[in-house]
Amino acid sequence: KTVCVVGLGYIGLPTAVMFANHGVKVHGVDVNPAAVRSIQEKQLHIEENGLQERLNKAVDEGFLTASTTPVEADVFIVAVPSPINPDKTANLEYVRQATASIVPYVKKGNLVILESTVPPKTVERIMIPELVKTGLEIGTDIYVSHSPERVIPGRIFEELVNNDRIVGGINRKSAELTKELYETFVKGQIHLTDATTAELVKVMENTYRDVNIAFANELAKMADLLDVNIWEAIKFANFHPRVNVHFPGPGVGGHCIAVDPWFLVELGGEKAQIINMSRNTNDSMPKFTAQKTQAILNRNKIAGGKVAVLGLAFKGNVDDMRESPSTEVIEELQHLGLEVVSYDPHIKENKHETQTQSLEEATKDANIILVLTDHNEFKAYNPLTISTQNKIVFDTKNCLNRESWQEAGFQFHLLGDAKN
Ligand code: SAJ
Repeated sequence: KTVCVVGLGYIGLPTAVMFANHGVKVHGVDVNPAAVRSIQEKQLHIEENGLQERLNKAVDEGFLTASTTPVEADVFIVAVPSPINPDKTANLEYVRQATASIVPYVKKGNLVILESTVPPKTVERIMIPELVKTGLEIGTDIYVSHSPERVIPGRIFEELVNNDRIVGGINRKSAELTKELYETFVKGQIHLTDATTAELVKVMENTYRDVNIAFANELAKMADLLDVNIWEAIKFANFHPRVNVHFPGPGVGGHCIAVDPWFLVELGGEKAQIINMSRNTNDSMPKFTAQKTQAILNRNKIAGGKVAVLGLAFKGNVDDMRESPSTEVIEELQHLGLEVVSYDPHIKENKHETQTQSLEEATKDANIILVLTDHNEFKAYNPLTISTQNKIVFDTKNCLNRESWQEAGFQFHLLGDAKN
């Protein structure tokens, strides 16, 4: 079998490499010449553990080639972005264009798979109308399915192999052919269903997380009223065998969890109330965090003030800043008239105008340290070695050891804890 992968990003490239490493002839396609070069010259344009070695092997053995236009193949895999527009509606233009681009190359007997996370019905409403233009009979001449990825950045290769997969076909045969293909490297179970259900399942999984995090954030906002430490309360609640409350924080980032629920809001309208409110609750956290920071400074009679933000990545131990709540928290802080200096050991280049390349530089004349990301480096800091203008720290991820910071003379504040 030969496979043509359209879209060589965070999902498409690892998937292409994986098939190529398992003896499948793969051709990668991307409209971005830099992504194509990353295969031709084995120069990565994205970072992922284990990707470079696997890419080298695939290219050296001649199983992986690339260009900016598609080629004929037995299977086409579409893995392009499906972002949201500023008005929170789904932007399916990339899916449409990618599908249109393969139309001249699709032949009788081919299988077309959509991997991108999309609103339910995208295969039916966006892909099929394009594929009809091949003149082939959909479902008998060509097969179509949705096989969403479910991997977490940083552990993509492990999860590509071991996670269960949900495969939804426009008919049974489409689903079965897709299962057969992924069995090339997937060791997890492959569950078969219809395309729309598979689309919903993927979006549902991320929405579940978003709603659960919103619940935690709502409780965190109520901590002062309730006079509790919400982290402690969540820890105890989670000892219940059927309870799994997620954790509060300065916001929800990344390109999945903060995006996918909007697909359901768009489709559900008035009916998608909990999902809509949860999204808004999570989106309100950067402002809440900034206001809390200012309130702490006010209580300490510090007017204006300088904030040392620790953490720009959207979550702990990744180098990814996309949709990071930190960016918004910083904007809100600046809006309140505060000066901001930031530091993130995982973001190597200067990707933010407030960024410094050392902890010392960020903290030296700061009035408060604001922790926004739970990087292991931050957890390992010895607060005795950190010098600031005022010894005040605000931990929004419950990742610092309160006792050791207090022993080092810091006034310690925790998001969602009334006992600050
Ligand atoms: N977060 C909280 N509280 C929590 C958990 C997370 O505030 O209790 C925040 C994080 O700090 C981060 C954001 O949520 O800003 C998202 O982080 P994440 O680790 O939950 O998710 P992602 O975006 O890295 O990956 C998710 C995964 N989905 C699920 O776990 C259901 C992954 O499996 C998907 O493949 C990926 O989305 C995707 O591509 O859809």
